[in-house]
Amino acid sequence: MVAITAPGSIEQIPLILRPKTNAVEPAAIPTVDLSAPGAAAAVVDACRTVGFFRATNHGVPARLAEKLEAGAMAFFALPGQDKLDMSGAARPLGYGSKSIGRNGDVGWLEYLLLSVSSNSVAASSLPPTLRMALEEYTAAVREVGGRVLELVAEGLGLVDRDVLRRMVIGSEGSDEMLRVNHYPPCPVLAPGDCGVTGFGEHTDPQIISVLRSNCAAGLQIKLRDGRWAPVPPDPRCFFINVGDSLQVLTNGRCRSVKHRVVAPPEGMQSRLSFIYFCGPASSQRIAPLPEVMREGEQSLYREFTWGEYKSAAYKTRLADHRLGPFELV
Ligand code: GA4
Repeated sequence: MVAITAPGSIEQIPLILRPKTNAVEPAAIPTVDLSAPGAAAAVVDACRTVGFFRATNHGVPARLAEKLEAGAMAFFALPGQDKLDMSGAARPLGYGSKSIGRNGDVGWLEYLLLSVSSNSVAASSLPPTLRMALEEYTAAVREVGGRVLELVAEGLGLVDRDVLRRMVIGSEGSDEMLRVNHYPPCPVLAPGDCGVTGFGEHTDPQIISVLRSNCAAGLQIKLRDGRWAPVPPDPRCFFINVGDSLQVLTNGRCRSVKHRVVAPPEGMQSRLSFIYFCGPASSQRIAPLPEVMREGEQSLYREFTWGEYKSAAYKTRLADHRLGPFELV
């Protein structure tokens, strides 16, 4: 840990030095063409082997994300107090700066965390251009999430192709969220140093997450062999990651992926990312889908509801293994 003073700020916060990455082949990150005939098999293959993939041919026009990027950058350029006044302090929804969750995690970022299922965006006092851009983007990214969930069901060979999609999209009380993360360039500490952790390593608790970023690098995923792989940014694509809930629903066939973000070093462009989290309704039972189970196969997890898992998640630190307490054997 190291203390850094942000430029123009009197605030001192402890930050974690940028972690090391091992160089890996870019091919380690699978690409799936969502409109290709073999998409379902490719999606499930990626969810089993890496827990992460790049989605192309998703049908979302670039201008929606570009509008949101412009609106978000204008918002983040406002004075801190204005941002807080407009969206409230993240608890967990709202505007947050450097502090993540409730248990002392910190990172070199500021963010907006919004519920997008309960119309909180429409009702918020965010600037109208940003609000509209958020609504348009969410409607489009939700379709991508829904399509991926259908492909997962199809690729797993489920007869009910809509079973996963139904848990989230259009489901009464679903817990869909959008996170807008802004990672400003971080001052270097000494020659050779290249910044600090923007968002520490973690898995997402939801079913899947759908991420889009600008051209600034920083996202890394943990491969099954333990190496960290940088994800080359590509604003034309979405990046999908498997969350803990999909791991349980598939009894470990799909595996949630650890990921983290390194803040851009001084002199580089800010990183901006939008992440749509496919969370189901609080009462949704999270347990292996009967249809995925082979005869005699035992569940690897004690059954829980999304509400229970979410409250348990908020008692953990980012890097914790959140499924641990729910594992059988
Ligand atoms: C990780 C995935 C999502 O960003 C998030 C995060 C949440 C938060 O930032 O409020 C958590 C984190 C995330 C997992 C453990 C807890 C909760 C911060 C934290 C330390 C919004 C989510 O759903 O879980």
